[in-house]
Amino acid sequence: MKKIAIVGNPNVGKSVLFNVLTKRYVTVSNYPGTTVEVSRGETLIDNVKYEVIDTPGMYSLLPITEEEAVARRILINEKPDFVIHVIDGKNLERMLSLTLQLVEASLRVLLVLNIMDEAEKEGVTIDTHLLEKELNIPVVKTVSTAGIGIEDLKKRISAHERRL
Ligand SMILES: Nc1nc2c(ncn2[C@@H]2O[C@H](COP(=O)(O)OP(=O)(O)OP(=O)(O)O)[C@@H](O)[C@H]2O)c(=O)[nH]1
Ligand SMILES: [Mg+2]
Repeated sequence: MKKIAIVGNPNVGKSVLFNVLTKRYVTVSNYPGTTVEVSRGETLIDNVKYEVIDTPGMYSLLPITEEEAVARRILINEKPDFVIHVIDGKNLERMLSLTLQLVEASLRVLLVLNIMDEAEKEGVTIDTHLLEKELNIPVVKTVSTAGIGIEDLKKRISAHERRL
């Protein structure tokens, strides 16, 4: 089965997005040899079945915490077909360095700007087309808690898939 890994800093909405994408067949288990819990589920996007992995929060690909080490090992060992990097739209600049690290590691990255409801309330505006051009990866705005942007994200994943 194809795999999608959801990664990003702690508290950006990775697990909310995971739950929106995977309504069935969810399992939670400790990553082998650790006490870190990893959730796995399945989703169907444009008739392609994917395993979705909710990884622990990470700030960098160079791990300091056990959680970060697990997230890194998932990316290296499980070779996901897609990596969804979830960012808090209020803290775009601080979080983009991880996006660049993921891209440089030759992972197939989609950038999700989540919590856009709060970002917009704070007056944050983000030009996603410009970001897409600069980063050369798909960029999608979401409000995961309200299901906003999820269809768009799925469309971008299947469009990416067809280009492989
Ligand atoms: N307003 C708003 N809140 C959100 C959104 N997405 C997630 N949240 C909230 O953000 C908090 C963190 O969400 P989680 O999904 O647990 O974050 P996480 O990235 O899995 O965090 P870790 O597992 O600790 O790394 C929760 O209280 C969510 O309800 C969003 O789009 N808008
Ligand atoms: Mg989580």
